Amino acid sequence: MKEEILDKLKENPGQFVSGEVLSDTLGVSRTAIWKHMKDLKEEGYIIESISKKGYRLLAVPDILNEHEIKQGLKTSFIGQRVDYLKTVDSTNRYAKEIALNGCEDGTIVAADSQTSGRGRLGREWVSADRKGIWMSVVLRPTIPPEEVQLITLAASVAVVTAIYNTTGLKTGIKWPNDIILDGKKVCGILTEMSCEMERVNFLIVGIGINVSHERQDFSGDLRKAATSIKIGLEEHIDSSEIDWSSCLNRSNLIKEILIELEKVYFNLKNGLTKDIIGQWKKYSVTLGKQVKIIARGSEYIGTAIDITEDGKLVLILPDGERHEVMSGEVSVRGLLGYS
Ligand code: BTX
Repeated sequence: MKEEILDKLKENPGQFVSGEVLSDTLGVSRTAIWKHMKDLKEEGYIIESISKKGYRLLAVPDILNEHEIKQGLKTSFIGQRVDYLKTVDSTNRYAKEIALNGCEDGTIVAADSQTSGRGRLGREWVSADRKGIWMSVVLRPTIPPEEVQLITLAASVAVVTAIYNTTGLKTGIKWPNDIILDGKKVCGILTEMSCEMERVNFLIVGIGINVSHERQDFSGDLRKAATSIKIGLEEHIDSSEIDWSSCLNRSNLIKEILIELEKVYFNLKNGLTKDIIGQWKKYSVTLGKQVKIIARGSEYIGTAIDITEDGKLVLILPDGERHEVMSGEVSVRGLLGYS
């Protein structure tokens, strides 16, 4: 009922809707309407109430919940189920739990904060309360395990496109899973899977995006290495031209990511991997650069020249030898900047 009341206010932007009209059209008492309004205000919706006039929605700040994510979402299966959590240890951990219990293909989990956000190779992902998008998507593709890397690449393409569509900011992809803005990390993607010998049971695509952080919100090494959409907008776009509340609205960006993710996922399912690789290359900040690969116990330097059809990075080593690298076990460092 609370959501229906909110929708009625949203349908009449800037106008008062009387308690009587709400109570008649929705078939609940005026006291119930009043109670729901109180809850909505507590959640952060800015609602003016004036006796004899009714209620008016003045603003919808950046609020994350199931309703905001689903409202107007134009996807056919990704995001049809949304589990929103105020706080969770890790959305990937939670998503794995519900995937093991059989949740549908395309279920998403989104949280305002994570207490143990995970990066790759046991690293930590810092996930400040309400400052970013911390979400995981459960996918059940019928692909062999060796093609899973393509999903991470496809997700990177989806995020870059979605950030551009919602903010106008141009970001790049550092192989395999970082989204880079002005040489700093704005987003990380962690794909985890459950599989058998020849079959993937499910994948969890975890996406972490720094949205409204100020520089001082990053501490220690992150201050040099991380950035946010807000910082990027301040640097690149004339602030008088920015619609801040829309550009930094996490639900809007999530919706756009889900739409783009569904597109690339369909392409993958239909065997259009060349298309995804082509888009990935377009956004790559790694190709053509010298990189250092840090694998278990060894390090080597090479020039990244290409990516294979199944998503491996192709390097030319100093002795001219060609070498292909899988993403799972390696760290990649750019030698000149963050490539
Ligand atoms: P990664 O291993 O490539 O990156 C982790 C590294 O990135 C850290 O060691 C640190 O140096 C840096 N880092 C940590 N937090 C941030 C941040 N907020 N912004 C920029 N750099 C940071 C990348 O792993 C994959 C991250 C996926 C995160 C999502 S959030 C939703 C989902 N749930 C979950 O637990 N993880 C994923």
